[in-house]
Amino acid sequence: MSLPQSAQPQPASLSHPALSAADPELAALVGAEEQLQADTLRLIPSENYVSAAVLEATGTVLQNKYSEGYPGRRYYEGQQNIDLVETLAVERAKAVFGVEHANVQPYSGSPANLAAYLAFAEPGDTVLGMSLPMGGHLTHGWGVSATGTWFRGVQYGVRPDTALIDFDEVRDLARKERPKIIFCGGTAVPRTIDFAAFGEIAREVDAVLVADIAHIAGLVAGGAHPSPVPHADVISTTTHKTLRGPRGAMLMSRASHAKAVDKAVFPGLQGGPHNHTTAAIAVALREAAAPSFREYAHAVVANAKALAEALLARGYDLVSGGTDNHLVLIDLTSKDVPGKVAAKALDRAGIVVNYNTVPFDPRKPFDPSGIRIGTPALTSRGLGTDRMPQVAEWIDRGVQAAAKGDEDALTVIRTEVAELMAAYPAPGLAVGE
Ligand code: DSN
Repeated sequence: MSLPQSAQPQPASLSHPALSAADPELAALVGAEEQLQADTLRLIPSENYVSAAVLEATGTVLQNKYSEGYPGRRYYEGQQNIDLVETLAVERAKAVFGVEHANVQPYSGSPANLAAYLAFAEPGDTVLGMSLPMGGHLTHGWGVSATGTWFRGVQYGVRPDTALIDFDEVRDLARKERPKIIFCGGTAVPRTIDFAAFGEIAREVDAVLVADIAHIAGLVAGGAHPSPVPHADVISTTTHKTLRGPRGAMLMSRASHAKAVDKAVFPGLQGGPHNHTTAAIAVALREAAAPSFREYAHAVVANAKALAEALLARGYDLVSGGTDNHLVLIDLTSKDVPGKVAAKALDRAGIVVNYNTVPFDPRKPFDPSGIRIGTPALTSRGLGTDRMPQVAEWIDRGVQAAAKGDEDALTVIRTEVAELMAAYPAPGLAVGE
């Protein structure tokens, strides 16, 4: 197989000597990805850079071990160390989030959410979640997901005038449909989630409230977003977004739901846990407990607000008019550039974003009106609010170049981006150290 162009000029990573010797082709691809992550401005709000320690933990011999079951109750022997690793992760999760119970075994966010269905609903039961094009997630009962075909998904959205969650609609739907589960949280929600309001509605209709905090887990851990703990029965989160851990997930709950949650994850849905991931989750949670992580979480929000302000000053339409968290959703309708065209042009300019629907989008999800950006990754590299006007300028120039088909302008931006990023080495990358 010949390597893609992007992989060819990149030296194999010096940090992977065994891989480079055994499989130079694959090592070159890893090296190319390291270089790409080093050179570009990564604005996808669900992505981040993990620390070298988290990265090392994911590559340990813990991955050689099968451990179906839970600490002290396994179906395989030889768990002397694994039990301690998982217990460490569980105890750290409980401490960081202030929860009574934590399960660190879900493979990722979608299986974690599916486990919540398995624990608290029967196939065909009604579930209430935020509609995907309004900012929710596939697994909150959207039609093409198993959660919307095996269960009866009823969806709430945002108000057309404010783009904020319409709690009158949520309450009305909950009273009328009597869902077994209500999901709150999402993937394109730029504003604070009112967990108390959701909790009140869930209690009124006797539904289980699942707060999916995948996007904002790091902000919650760092005190930059209110916690769902007093209001939600179950909290679902991935560990690799603002929480800055490995690709994995956790389910947290009140003690009274612990048995149901654990049984749903294993043996209900999964086999052996990924122990190397569990170890890396433990490391990330230790990092999240440090005072510096609070600073990080608040800096993520400050950067997003500064970036939103700079984009507004350049005449961009932002869904809900701005942001309270790590995420900014830009509606490009007034710029006459479809989201996908803008996202692909920005990618060529070294600015990595994703195209995204905006609420009430007249365009199709595969070719929507918006782009979604966020500040977790650039904040991990140490960029501060003083740099956000520059980031907004690049986005603006990139969008204008996309409208005109000006490839030269994109190349100029790409060089400028790489120059700035070289001054901000990314955690965990050998490149630029
Ligand atoms: N794919 C994630 C995101 O980008 O928001 C959600 O699962």
